[in-house]
Amino acid sequence: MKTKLMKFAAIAAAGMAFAATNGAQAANPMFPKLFTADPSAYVDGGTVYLYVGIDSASVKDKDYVMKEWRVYSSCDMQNWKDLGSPLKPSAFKWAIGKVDAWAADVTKRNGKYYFYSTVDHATIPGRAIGVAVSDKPEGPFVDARGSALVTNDMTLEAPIAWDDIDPGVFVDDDGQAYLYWGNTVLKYAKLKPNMTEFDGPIHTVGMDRFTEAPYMHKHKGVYYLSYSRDFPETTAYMMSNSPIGPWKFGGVIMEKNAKVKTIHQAIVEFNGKNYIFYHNDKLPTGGEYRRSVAVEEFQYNADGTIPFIKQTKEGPAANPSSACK
Ligand code: FUB
Repeated sequence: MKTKLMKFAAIAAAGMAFAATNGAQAANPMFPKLFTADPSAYVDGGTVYLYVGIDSASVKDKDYVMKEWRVYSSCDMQNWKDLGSPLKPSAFKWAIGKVDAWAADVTKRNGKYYFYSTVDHATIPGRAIGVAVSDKPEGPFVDARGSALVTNDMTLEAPIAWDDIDPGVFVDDDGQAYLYWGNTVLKYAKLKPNMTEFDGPIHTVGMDRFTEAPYMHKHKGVYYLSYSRDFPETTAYMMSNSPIGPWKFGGVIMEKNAKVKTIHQAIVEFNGKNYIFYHNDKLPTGGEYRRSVAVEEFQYNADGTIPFIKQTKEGPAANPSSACK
């Protein structure tokens, strides 16, 4: 009996160690042993991939300390497998040594995965956007251009060095890809099929109270551009019949956090259900630079609008995907 119990305890301990090192069970925040921020999600063949930045700031730090991105996968929205670091910020050799894994976004095109993010440029002052490519969603991603796709001197509308952040990439059903990004001023441009060059000019979208984190998704033929609004941020969205507008304000869908001013969302459909990822401050000692990624399920209203979504401790119910790899 004793041996059986000991065996059971050993198996349980091994299971817990696996969960601690390799991923997490759903319930919010999703990753209780790490501070994570700026979620971006991509659904590929029945598997959902979640990309986050790791917040490594101490409780005393007064700025972001973000040394790496991390990618997780799930077959059911409940169990998350840690697939490691998709690339280091230092993969962009044209960026300066200050490594900071700010918000990224990933998509797939012609069998390859493209990872867009922002880092500080070495010679053109300000934030710049780079693109890396991989054969697998978990990486390793390598710099796809050897140079920045966007530099601060290409966008002069906002007099700040960090207006070229938070890329959100979207490939429409007709194959045309778009990149949206910005802080204080929302910008977008068409991407060439190679995903590494713009096809035409950079456009700005004049809108009030845009802060950052533009994220495009499409549902039943309607385009939804969600974003962080005001500061402290709420999550809001606009709707359109086209990926480039004109836009109609849809409303605020998530209330601001208590101890962190940012919220950064990503919205995906996975296995027939709809989800929003975001970050909050709900881990012990959490706050401005110690954030935690969470996820909620939601349902569209009958008219296609998105309802107000409450942050919960429970997170979504299990949604096992039979198409999962
Ligand atoms: O994580 C650094 C920055 O904070 C992101 O780029 C913004 O979206 C905000 O969450």
